[in-house]
Amino acid sequence: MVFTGAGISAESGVPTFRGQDGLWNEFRVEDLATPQAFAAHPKRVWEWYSWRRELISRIEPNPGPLAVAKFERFFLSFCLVTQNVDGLHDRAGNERILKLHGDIWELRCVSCGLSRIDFQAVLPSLPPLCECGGLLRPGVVWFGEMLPVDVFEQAMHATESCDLFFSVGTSAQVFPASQLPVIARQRSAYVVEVNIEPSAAAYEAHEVLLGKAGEILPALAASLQGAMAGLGRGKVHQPSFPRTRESSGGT
Ligand code: BJW
Ligand code: ZN
Repeated sequence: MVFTGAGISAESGVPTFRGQDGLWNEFRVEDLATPQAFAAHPKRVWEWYSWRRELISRIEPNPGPLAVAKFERFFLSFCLVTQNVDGLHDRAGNERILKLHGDIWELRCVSCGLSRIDFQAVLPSLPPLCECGGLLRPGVVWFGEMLPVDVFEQAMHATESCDLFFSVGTSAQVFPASQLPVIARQRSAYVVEVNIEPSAAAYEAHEVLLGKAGEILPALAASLQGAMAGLGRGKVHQPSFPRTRESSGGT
């Protein structure tokens, strides 16, 4: 199982949320990422999302998401859970993605509930309106909102039943997604964190691989490919990683 956050998109040029160059350093959460902000200032919120949609439309998946797409092809049983809304995992080639915080390309009507995917980077007018006349909102999960129940349930099930759990490029500060590495560890998965610095959940990991996702994940994919070539098999049924319970103390 691979669980990702904004850090896996950072090397493509998508800003993260926290940290020195994070979005929340420049913008206030309360003004842009709550249902209250949208109700009060839909045009302002949409201008911010429109700026981000345009930025994302101009960039390409980096070697991190491309390696995760390879993992999906390597393993018969694989699950990708992401907090990211940017769609880079789709573009990298993953077919089954559990999106905990929605999708920036989705437009959802606050009146009739209809939703659709719209990849236009620049929408004709802001805020966009539904055919029913209602306001369309970005199909993302704002603070104080519930995560999509079915998606979260599937993510929980995968977390509880996986053998190997990678937590990649997330600060693990946002509830309830932040609980997944904790639950994976409690349920005896081997937990590996990949991050440029230890996250809030690093203490849960058996191993912390410090470095860029775009460098570490392709190296892992290459060793897996090598191991599979040696075994003469097309797909790996069981992870070939050590299942030690001891922490390696990081690298
Ligand atoms: C690299 C790298 C490289 C960089 N390689 N690594 C008080 C206490 C506890 C909880 C709460 C509380 N008050 C409220 C809450 C609940 C709240 C919450 O958790 N708040 C905390 C922040 C305090 N959560 C919610 O409200 C959630 N809903 C909920 O709980 O429902 C129940 C409920 C209902 C009603 C009332 C109360 C509860 C919803 C959370 C929604 C989060 N939404 C956002 C915005 C999405 C839309 C958008 O994009 O605009 O989701 S916020 C933002 O944070 C976004 C992300 O998905 C999410 C997580 O961020 P992520 O991915 O971890 O990014 P960063 O920037 O934090 O970290 C990047 C990491 O990458 C860093 O570690 C870097 O080091 C690393 N990195 N480059 C590898 N190259
Ligand atoms: Zn509508």
